[in-house]
Amino acid sequence: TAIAEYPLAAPVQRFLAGPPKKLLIGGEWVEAASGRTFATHDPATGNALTEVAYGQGEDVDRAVRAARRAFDDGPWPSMKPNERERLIWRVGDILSARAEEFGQLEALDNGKAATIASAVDVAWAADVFRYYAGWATKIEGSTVNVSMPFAGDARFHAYTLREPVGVCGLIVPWNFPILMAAWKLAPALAAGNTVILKPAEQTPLTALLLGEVFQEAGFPPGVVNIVTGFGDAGAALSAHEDVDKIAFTGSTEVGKKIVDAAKGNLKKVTLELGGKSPNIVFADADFDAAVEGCVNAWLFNHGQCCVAGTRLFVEDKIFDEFTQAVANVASQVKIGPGLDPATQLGPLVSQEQFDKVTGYMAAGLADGARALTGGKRHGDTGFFVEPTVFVDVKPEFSIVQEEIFGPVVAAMPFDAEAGVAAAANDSIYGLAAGIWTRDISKAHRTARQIKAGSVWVNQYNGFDTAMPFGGYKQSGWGRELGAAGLDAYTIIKSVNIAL
Ligand code: TXE
Repeated sequence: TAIAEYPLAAPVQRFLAGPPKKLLIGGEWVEAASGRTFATHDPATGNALTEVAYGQGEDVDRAVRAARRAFDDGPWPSMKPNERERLIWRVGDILSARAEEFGQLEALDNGKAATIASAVDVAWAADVFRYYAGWATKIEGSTVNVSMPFAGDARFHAYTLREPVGVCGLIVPWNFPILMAAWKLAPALAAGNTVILKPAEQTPLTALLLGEVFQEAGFPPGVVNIVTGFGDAGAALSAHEDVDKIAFTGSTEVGKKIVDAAKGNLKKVTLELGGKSPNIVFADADFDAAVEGCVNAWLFNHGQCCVAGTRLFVEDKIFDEFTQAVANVASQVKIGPGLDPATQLGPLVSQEQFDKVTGYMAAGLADGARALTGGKRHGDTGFFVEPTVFVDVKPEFSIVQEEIFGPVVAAMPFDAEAGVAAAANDSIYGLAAGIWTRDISKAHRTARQIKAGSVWVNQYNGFDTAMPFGGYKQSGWGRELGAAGLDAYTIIKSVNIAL
């Protein structure tokens, strides 16, 4: 197995060897009310890694009550901002110090390369905690000059307060388990909210290890609660009358269910959902840089990225040469288990995801698309698939319209700047887009025409903790990261005092 072949850090061995993992509720590690557990698997081998508590409605309810107490009566929202800052900063520091261990655990549970998990996922999560730690002391309202005509000569002192929303349910997916948790936990906590984190059932382990970090950092009980489980636990959290906000990252289908479930108490909802992002290469682009960037755009994290640049629009003059170059680079990528330091492309996360991606590969071929490289599974064990570049595709093909969430790209030629934005916008999604050109005016013109929350020019995955991120259209509601990401965890109160 991967575990036998590659050396694991001692804390990871200890973590995996221990008894079934428990839920973190009100500062205590507790079993699920039902006593049930479920196994989490290594997608490189299909072997079980360890057992985890099977949290359900009753456990969600316990966690919400603990978070409510910590919010209403506990010290968290009333704590001095600089003390909250210090605690959240400490989480970032502990994560940085334990990046290798967290990276290995993430690699085992998700399948991604351990080196990338440590250097990208965990390092960035630590950065997110430190970034929002800094915001805890910078949350401000404003004073407002009020002058309604019916108030006559009366004078007022009016101001706004930015307050925490309350108890927040944070539901995260399996593609970037610890990072998506950090994107939500850090701003929620900086603003003074208390939280219940519901990790994805495929990848609960790093969230549980992070629970230990919150305890080590000195967080008061009930501020951070963690309930591992399946969709029913997420549904219970979304419908709970005493939860004030849900922040969700995942499929558009489940995002819509959350909106329905949230109607009962009209809790606030932010959603970061699917994508089918266009990547537009003009003939005047730096060819080699664009090839490398475009491969990274759809191969990073094995294509299991909401922003994956999976619709590749290439100007017709360079289409054949460019797509062939992309296929050549992709076909040489080293495929293997995440713990192998040489691995560039690991397995997909689960049997379900493997079936979905190979199903789309077959559908593309059946529709008449041609694979310049790839098109099927890799090897015969684990959830590995070949990087796949499709040409001869039509806009209506499912491989062009639907989110595949695997290393599959559909390439299409275009003949002029004039029509390419419309083709790129022909999607129910609008999360991200790439533009490759040496013409700065063309880059700005095209960036304005694209309906997507993030546009990256002459790079892809151009994220930054300070840059707001989120979707147009069915890619979501609201923004994460940056100051906008903090605002999503605060609520404004207007106070008006007659003098
Ligand atoms: O996601 P789900 P799945 C897309 C991608 C992928 C597809 C399915 O295309 O192939 O979604 O993946 C919890 N109420 N993305 O099924 O189901 C669930 O337990 C509340 C894009 O894994 O959306 C998990 O914690 N919560 C995406 C989380 O929702 C519910 C990342 C996400 O699971 C729930 C992942 C319910 N009714 C998948 N049902 C992105 N935007 O990055 C499930 N959950």
